[in-house]
Amino acid sequence: MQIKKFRAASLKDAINMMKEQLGEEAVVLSTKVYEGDLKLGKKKEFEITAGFDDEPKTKDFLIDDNEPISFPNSSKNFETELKKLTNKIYGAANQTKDKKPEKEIISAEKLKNKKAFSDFQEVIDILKYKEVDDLLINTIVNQLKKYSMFLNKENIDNYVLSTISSMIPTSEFKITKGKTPKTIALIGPTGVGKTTCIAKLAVISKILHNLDIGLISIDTYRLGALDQLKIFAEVSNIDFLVAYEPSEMKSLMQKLKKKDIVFIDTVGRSQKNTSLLKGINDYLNEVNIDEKYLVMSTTSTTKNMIDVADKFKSIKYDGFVFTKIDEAVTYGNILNVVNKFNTPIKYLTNGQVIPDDIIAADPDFIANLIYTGSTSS
Ligand SMILES: Nc1nc2c(ncn2[C@@H]2O[C@H](COP(=O)(O)OP(=O)(O)O)[C@@H](O)[C@H]2O)c(=O)[nH]1
Ligand SMILES: [Mg+2]
Repeated sequence: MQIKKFRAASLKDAINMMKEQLGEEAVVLSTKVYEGDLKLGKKKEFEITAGFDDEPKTKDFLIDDNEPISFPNSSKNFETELKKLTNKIYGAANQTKDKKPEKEIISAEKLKNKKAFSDFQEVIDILKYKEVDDLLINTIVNQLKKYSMFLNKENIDNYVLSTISSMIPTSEFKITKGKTPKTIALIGPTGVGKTTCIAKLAVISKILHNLDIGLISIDTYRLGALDQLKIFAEVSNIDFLVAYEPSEMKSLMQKLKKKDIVFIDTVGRSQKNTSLLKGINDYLNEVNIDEKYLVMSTTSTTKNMIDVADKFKSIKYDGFVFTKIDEAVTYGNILNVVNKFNTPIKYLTNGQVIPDDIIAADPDFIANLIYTGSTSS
């Protein structure tokens, strides 16, 4: 790593100078403020010490060049996240408020001579306990090793969280009042919480966002399940229709054409029965569906979830909903599954209460859930 200093009238200018000369890859290693002296005509100046790789990636910094880093749908970029974090820890935040401006947070010289952090065993043990896939643990540790010069016992957890967070693809639920309703269908195995999730989303959309909601159930196999949503719709004063045949779908949608959102509930199907899965497709293919979410319970094993996510691919889904985080013990399965399938997480659910127990997917929250097991935001 090479070191270079930049001085400017503001911290922002100094950082811009660094980026211009050294590129986006450069990181702030330390900052210093030189108080000016007006009598001597000296203005206040900010100095940053920047670190950058002299070659694209040196052996010291990149342990495994061949490690694939692709989290295609992730809204976050690993390098940017860790750089941001490094700047936060070592860099300039709050510098101007510093009462003793001449004090350096960490000197570049010190950092240069510092021994690279190498004790990743504890992180590996935690991730293993959380049932994160061995290959992914390797990926995470290899990413961290690139930053070994910056790591210590105190900040390692933050780096792990940022790394995991950068691996979690999420996608926002956006509703704009349009000419036609937005249609959202939930699919997935029996008992994972599809109907409950629809009830939560319907109430939130209606009460909080003042949207006009319609429900269609193609849950014709289990009468109980049908009643459940019907009673809920009656109580909540939401239009509820049932499709008994695929051919009915178009006319039901026509009846709900003035709605802002139409949620479509499907019967739970075992992913092992491909003809039943085709049955759902027969209904859904009759109308335009904007988004399909695959619902899976986090109490399930990684193997089960991967099998479900794989088999349900025949009904092309656009997002995941992970349910029952209040009942699960570890959450490594979430990371394992999203990393295998190129699909963003939409929601997590954390209980049976309608509409409270639902959380919009957020990479930092999910990273924390996976690494620490904390279900509070
Ligand atoms: N603990 C817990 N239970 C849930 C959650 N979501 C749904 N359930 C319960 O799981 C059961 C099955 O839910 P349901 O919505 O009928 O599943 P579906 O068959 O996929 O439609 C019901 O008893 C729900 O109350 C959750 O996030 N946490
Ligand atoms: Mg149901």
